[in-house]
Amino acid sequence: MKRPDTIQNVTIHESGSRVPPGQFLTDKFPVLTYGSEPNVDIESWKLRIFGLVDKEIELDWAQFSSLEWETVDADFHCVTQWSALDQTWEGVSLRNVLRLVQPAAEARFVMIHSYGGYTTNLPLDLVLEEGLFAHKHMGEPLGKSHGWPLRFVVPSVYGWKSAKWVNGIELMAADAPGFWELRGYHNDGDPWKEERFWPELTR
Ligand SMILES: Nc1nc2c(c(=O)[nH]1)N[C@H]1C(S)=C(S)[C@@H](COP(=O)(O)O)O[C@H]1N2
Ligand SMILES: [Mo]
Repeated sequence: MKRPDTIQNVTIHESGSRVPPGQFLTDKFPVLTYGSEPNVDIESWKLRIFGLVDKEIELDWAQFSSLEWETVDADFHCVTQWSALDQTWEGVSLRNVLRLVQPAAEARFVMIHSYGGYTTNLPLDLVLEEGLFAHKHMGEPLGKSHGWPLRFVVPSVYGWKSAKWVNGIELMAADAPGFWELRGYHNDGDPWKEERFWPELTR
């Protein structure tokens, strides 16, 4: 596995702050999971790439982990108001995974799918830029509660879009809400704009 230098993906606001409005800092990395944790068996683990691609593929752990790995440093902001700065993640970028397929020209959004049924939607442009499928956090394999063996990380949006226990990438022409986006969380989730909940809930 090639390990290029660590990529910095830290947003510093024009105000100079690294902590978005309404957030407080924690030194810990709390577990935030809705419902029960899925038990994932790495022997049968699969990452399925489907939807608007020339042909669907499924990667097993050996295939996935033979792709080029990257190390990313980033801040993490949960909509429940904790922020954890300087998190280091190691894994494979979504950009690299998608090199294995040919996305259709109409593909504009992705739905990330997880074991247990969790989903979250994101613009394709955004995840091509910064989406990372991480297996390690702070130099260690992910703990089970943090998404072992593989979680998604998208630092510039609230943490609910960093799906744990991922098992699928669906390419879509039209946007569609994921698990929390259907249940009152904002579609986009930019912490600097405090896009926490549906606009009609905060008005
Ligand atoms: N599959 C799944 N992924 C998930 C969640 C979840 O409930 N299920 N919670 C999200 C939320 S709200 C946050 S803030 C982060 C928290 O990651 P952590 O539990 O590793 O701190 O995971 C996100 N990914
Ligand atoms: Mo969260």
